[in-house]
Amino acid sequence: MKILYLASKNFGKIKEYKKLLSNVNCQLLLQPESIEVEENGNTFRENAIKKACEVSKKTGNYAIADDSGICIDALDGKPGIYSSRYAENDQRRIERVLKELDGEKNRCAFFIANVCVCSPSGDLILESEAKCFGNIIEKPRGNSGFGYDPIFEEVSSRLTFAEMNNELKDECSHRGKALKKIIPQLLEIFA
Ligand code: ITT
Repeated sequence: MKILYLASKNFGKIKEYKKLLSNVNCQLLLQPESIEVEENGNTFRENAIKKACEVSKKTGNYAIADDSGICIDALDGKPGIYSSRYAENDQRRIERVLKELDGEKNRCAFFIANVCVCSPSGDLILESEAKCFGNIIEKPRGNSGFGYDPIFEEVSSRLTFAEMNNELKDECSHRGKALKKIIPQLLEIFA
């Protein structure tokens, strides 16, 4: 069975990938602790490529990564690529966003994920991007998930990501939709 490294140190993401890739016939391994990838790209795509390619080159195996984040209209798209660095932890990041949106009527936002897969030689072989639209609510709701999930209300269900079960989040989330587009190719590579 071929190995696929998951180039991420975010446990919320890792949990989602384990489920999203459960039909792919690969041995899914976590990125070795010793590998540190500096996310200094200017776009989600640049950072996703960097994470997947560095891990594949250093391990000599296939690697998958995403760079993702939340873009808020009233904050001119922030936190965007800085979503994981917007404050020191999830709770502080949520507090910062809610403070910056205090009194703001336009609560529109979207999550975006750029997913990249690199070959064992470090070449980019697959990429996919998807968005999920919603609104930033005023008070967090729900206990599931990670990151900004408790303040992001998905537009059609009116549920926050943190109120959804895993199946529903995977169906409508940026990460779930981006991955779904490349599942046929992944099934072929890892047949
Ligand atoms: P890795 O690079 O190790 O994968 P990271 O957390 O640094 O972990 P990113 O640079 O892609 O990953 O940052 C994404 C941030 O955007 C993440 O830390 C969350 O704050 C937020 N985010 C992305 N997807 C999310 C989701 O599905 N639910 C909630 N927040 C999410």
